[in-house]
Amino acid sequence: MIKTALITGATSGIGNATAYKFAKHGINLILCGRRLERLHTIKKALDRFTNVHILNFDVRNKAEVFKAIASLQGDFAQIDILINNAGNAHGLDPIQSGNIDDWDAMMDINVKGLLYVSKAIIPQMTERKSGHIINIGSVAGKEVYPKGNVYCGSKHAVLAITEGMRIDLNPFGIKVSAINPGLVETEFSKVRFKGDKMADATYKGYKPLQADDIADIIYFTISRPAHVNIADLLVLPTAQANSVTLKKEL
Ligand code: NDP
Ligand code: 8X3
Repeated sequence: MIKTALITGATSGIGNATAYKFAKHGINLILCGRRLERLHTIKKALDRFTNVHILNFDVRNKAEVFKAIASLQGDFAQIDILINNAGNAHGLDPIQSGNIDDWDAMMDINVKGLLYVSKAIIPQMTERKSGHIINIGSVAGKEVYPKGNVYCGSKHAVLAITEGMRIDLNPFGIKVSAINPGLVETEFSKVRFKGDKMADATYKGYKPLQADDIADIIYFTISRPAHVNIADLLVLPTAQANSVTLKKEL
C-alpha cells in the first residue's frame, strides 16, 4: 500500500532531503513550510516520482495549522507518517543577555508548533490504530551546552514529549521515534546567527553531517517491519563526540 507522509520544514535542510528520499521510494508527500515559492519548486521537482501536495503555514499559528491539515482531501487525507522537523535555533547567548524574541521563537516553533501539528494529526492515527510519528530532536535535547540554554530546553522538551507520545499512543500501535542529530550543515546556522559570519564558521574545519545523512536514517526508521520501532537515535558527525567536543583541523 502506498503511504502518505507529512513533513514539516520541507523547504530546506533535513526536511527537504527527506522529501527527496521519500519521493524516490514512491511515498506520497504533503510538504509544509512558510516559503511558498520553495514549496512549489520542490513539488515541481518531485511530481515525476510521486504525488505531492503542499501546505503553506507557520507552525506557530494554531488556527493556520488546524485549517491547513483539515483541508487535506482524497489521497492526502490519510497521513501514515508524520515527520515533525520544522524548527531552528535563534541566537547563542548566555541566559542573562538572551533575547526574549529568540526565546519565544524557539519555544513557539520547536515545541508548541510540534504540538499543534501533532494534535491535528494524531486523532486520525488513533482512529485507524496505525501511524508513525518521527520527531526531530537534537544532541541539544540530550545535553546542555554553554549559551544553548533555551534551544537546549526546547529540544529537551521535544524528547520528553516524544517519550510521552510513545507511552500514550502505545495502546494504538502507533510508532513514535526521536531522531537526534548533532551538527548538520543546513540553513540552521544562518538562522541561528542571523546571517552573521559565525554561520559559515560553524561547519568549517571538519566534516559535518549532511541533510541527506539524516534523511537516510529517517527513511530507514520508517521502513522497518511493523514490529520494529527505532525509539531514539543520537547521530553525530565522526568529528563530534558530544555537544562540546569537536575535532577541528584548522
Ligand atoms: P533548516 O533551517 O535548513 O530548516 C528548517 C526548516 O524548518 C525550514 O524548512 C523552515 O521552513 C522550517 N521552519 C522554521 N520555522 C518555521 C515555522 N515557524 N513554521 C513552519 N516551518 C518552519 O534547518 P535544519 O534542516 O537543520 O533543521 C531541521 C530540524 O533539525 C530542526 O528541528 C532543528 O532543530 C533540527 N536539528 C538541526 C541540526 C543542525 O545542526 N542543522 C542538529 C540537530 C537538530 P520555512 O522557513 O520555509 O518555514
Ligand atoms: C543542532 C545541533 O549542537 O547546534 O540542534 O545544538 S547544536
